[in-house]
Amino acid sequence: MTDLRRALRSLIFLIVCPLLSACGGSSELNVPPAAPTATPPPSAHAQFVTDDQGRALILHGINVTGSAKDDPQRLPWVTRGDAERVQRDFGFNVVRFLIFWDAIEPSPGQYNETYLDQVAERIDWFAGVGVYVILDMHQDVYGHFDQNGKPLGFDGAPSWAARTDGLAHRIADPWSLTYIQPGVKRAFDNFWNADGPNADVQQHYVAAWAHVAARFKNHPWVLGYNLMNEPFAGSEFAGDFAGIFVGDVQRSKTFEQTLFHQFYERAVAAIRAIDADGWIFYEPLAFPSNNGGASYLGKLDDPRHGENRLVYFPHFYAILPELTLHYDPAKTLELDAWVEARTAEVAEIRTPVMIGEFGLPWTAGGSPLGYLRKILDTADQMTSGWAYWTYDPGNWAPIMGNDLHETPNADVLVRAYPQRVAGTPIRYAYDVDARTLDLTFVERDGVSGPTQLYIPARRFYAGGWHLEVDDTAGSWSSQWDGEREVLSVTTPHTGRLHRLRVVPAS
Ligand code: IDC
Repeated sequence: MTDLRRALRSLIFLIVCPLLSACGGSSELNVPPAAPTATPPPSAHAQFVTDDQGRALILHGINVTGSAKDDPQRLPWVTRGDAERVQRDFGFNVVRFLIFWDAIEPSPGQYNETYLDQVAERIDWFAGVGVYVILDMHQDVYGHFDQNGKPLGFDGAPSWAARTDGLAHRIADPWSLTYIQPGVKRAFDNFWNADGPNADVQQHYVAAWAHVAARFKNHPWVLGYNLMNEPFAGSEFAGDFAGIFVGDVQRSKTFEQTLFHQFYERAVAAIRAIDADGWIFYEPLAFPSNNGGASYLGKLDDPRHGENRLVYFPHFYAILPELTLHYDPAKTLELDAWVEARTAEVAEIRTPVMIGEFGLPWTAGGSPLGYLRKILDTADQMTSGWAYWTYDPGNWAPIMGNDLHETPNADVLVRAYPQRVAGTPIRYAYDVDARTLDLTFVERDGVSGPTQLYIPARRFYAGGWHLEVDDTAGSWSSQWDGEREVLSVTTPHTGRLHRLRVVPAS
C-alpha cells in the first residue's frame, strides 16, 4: 500500500414501444442467440433479495427522510402525493423509511402505538403505488439527549437509554465528529456491553424491534428491517481525532467479531421469533466502511428454515468530496477502496448486498453528477440496488424549493433497470450515454412471473425504444404498462441464459 493510500485510508476511517399501445413482438428485434451455457459464470450477483414469486428484486429508491429526525413526531414531511411521485417520476420501487427508537419506546417497555399507526399510514401510501418499504432504525450519534436531558447527538435512542455516565460531550462540526465525544462513546459502550450493569439497554432495543416486526410482518410491501443505521464502535472505534485518524484496526476488529456480532445475532433471533420471512438488513460499522475501509463482521446466521434472508446494507460515501464539496473524477481512490472492500466481504458472506445511503449535492464542484453515476454503475455491477440520501428538498435531493422542482440529480438517479428478474441475474448494466439497458439472467427453479424492466420512457426515450431478445424459440412475449413505465417480459423455459436489451429507437 502506498503512503498516500495509507494516509487516505486513515483519513477515511472517520469519517419505441411507448408510441405503440401494446409492446408486442412486432416492435422488438431479435439478436443472435447466445451459445447455450450449462453453468453460469461466477458472479458477484449470486445472491439476491427475492419477491414472493422467487424473482430477484433489484431495488432503486430513496431515503424517506432525513427531516424526520427533528420532527417532533419523528415523521417524514412527505405526503401521499410524494409516494406517488417517487414511483411515477423517478421509477423507484423502494424507500428506506426512517423510524426512531425514541419514538417507538419513549419510556422503558412502553410502546407508542400512535407513532406506529402513523408510520403504517405512510407505508400504505408507498404500498399503494407498488413501492417496497425497508424500515430503517435510524440513529446518528446515539440519540438527541443523554439521560439527563442534555443534548447528545442527532437522533435515535430515547434519553433513558443514553447512559453517558457523566462523561463530557458536546455537538461538533461537522456533525459526524460528535461521535468521538467521551460521553457519546460511553453511551455506545453501555449499549454494546450486553452483560454489564446496563444490559437492559440493548434488551430493550431488541425487544422494540420484535414489537415493530410483530406490527408489520404481514404487510406485503414491508420488505424488511434494517437493524441499525450506521453502528458506531464507541470506545473501540479504531482511531482518534488528531487532525487525521490513525486506526487501531485490531481493536475494532475484535469488537466487530464479538460484541457487535452478538448484538446482531440477538436482534436477528428476536425478529425471527416473530417473522420467519421478512428480510433483515444489517450494516457494517459505518466508520470505516462508509468510506472504503474493511469490515470484519463476518457472516451472520439466519435461524429461519430455508435460505438466508439477510441483506448486507453498507453506505457508500467518500469523505473528500463530502468535506470539500468537490469531486475530481481522476481521484477515485476512496471509491475504488470501497469496491475492493465490499467485493471481498460479499465473496465471504454470500449475502445479497444493497447500498443503504449515498449522495452528494449537485452544487458540489468538479463532477458531482459523475460521482453519482460512478456509484450507480458500481451498484449495477455488484449489488441488488440502492437507496439515495435523501428525499428532503435541497441540493442533495432530486427535488428542491417550495414547488419541489427537480434538481440535476434527478436525471442521474432515474435509470432504466430490471425491477424483477425471473431467475438469477448474471449481469445488468445501464449505459447512460447510449441509453441502453442490458440484462443477462439464468433461470432458477421455483420462480414464476415475468421479468419486469423499468424504462423511463417519458423522460429519456421521447423517440421510443426497442426491446431486443436473444430467445429465438419465439415463445417469449411482452407487455408494456405505459403508466408505470414497466415492461413485463415472459421468456420461454429453455434452461439457459436469457439476454434482454433495451435500446433507443432513435
Ligand atoms: C445528515 C443530514 C444532516 C444532519 C446530519 C445529522 O443530511 O442534515 O445534520 O445527518 O443528523 C449519514 C447518516 C445520515 C446523514 C447523512 C449525510 O446516516 O443520517 O444525514 N450521512 O450527512 N452517514 C453519512 C452521511
